[in-house]
Amino acid sequence: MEPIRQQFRTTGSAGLDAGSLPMRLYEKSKRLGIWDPAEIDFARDREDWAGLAELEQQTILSLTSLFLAGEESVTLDLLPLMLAVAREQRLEEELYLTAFLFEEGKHTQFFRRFVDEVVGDPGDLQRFHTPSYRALFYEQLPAALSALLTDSSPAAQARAAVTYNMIVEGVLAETGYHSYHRMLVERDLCPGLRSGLVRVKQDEARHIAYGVYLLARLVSEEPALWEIVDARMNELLPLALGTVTETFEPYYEDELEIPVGLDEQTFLDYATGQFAKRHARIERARRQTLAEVEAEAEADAEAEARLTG
Ligand code: MN3
Ligand code: FE
Repeated sequence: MEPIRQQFRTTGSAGLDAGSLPMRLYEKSKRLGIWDPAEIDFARDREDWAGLAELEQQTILSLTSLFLAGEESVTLDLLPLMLAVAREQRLEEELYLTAFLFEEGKHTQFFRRFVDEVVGDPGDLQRFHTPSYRALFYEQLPAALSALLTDSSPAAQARAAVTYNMIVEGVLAETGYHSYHRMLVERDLCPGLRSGLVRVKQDEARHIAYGVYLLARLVSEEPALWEIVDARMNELLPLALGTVTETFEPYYEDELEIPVGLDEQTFLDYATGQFAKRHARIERARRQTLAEVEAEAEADAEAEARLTG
């Protein structure tokens, strides 16, 4: 048999690039991404939950249902990207993606534990999944990622990363944290849920930093890819904003009082702002060399931590 592999990175003088963004994110994940969802104490959350009005419970459940399926989706759908990166022998990126997937799995467990430990049996939570949400998580995300199994071209990777990192993580998940924050922090509710959300957000800032790096790298290597990134971002933004709008619809239809701290326009503005910042960053990569993208990667990662922190 002819050898399939001609050489190994770690047996040569190059080794692992410790200064690269993926390796730095990997080091951070090994320090910060090791929290255990099973250790979160939900005792006070149970008391708080029992004291909430039915409508307030439904509002928190509705948001939680988006995170449950969202975290499950990103856990299930990430593997084809990892495979694409491994096929290109981008060892540092693959190492980081192992931590990335580990963290998404824990996020899935974390939100499900909140349901099991605090809510009890919530019934079928898919009832909260609106048409835009379904289009994103039941169709666009799994389609864009599983497409990499048969076509792992830079264009296909760019479409997958926009869907996964820019829209799902960068716009929707962040708007969701903002929403939990408004509902829980001001009234000092559910400290267990809140403490987990802080960790999830930190993990997520690294995921988005990787996505920004990957897209900036792809666009810098092949500037024409910007058109694909731009088109995909604009194709999916209405679904992200639609998810916000549709979540508010039942309140208007049934003339329900919108729970304290929630305001539709604030969320739409927040979502659009997060979108615009990433859009501008990746557009700039068109005119950057790979070395410039690498040089800016740490600053980008810090900006992500600030944006999401
Ligand atoms: Mn996550
Ligand atoms: Fe994530």
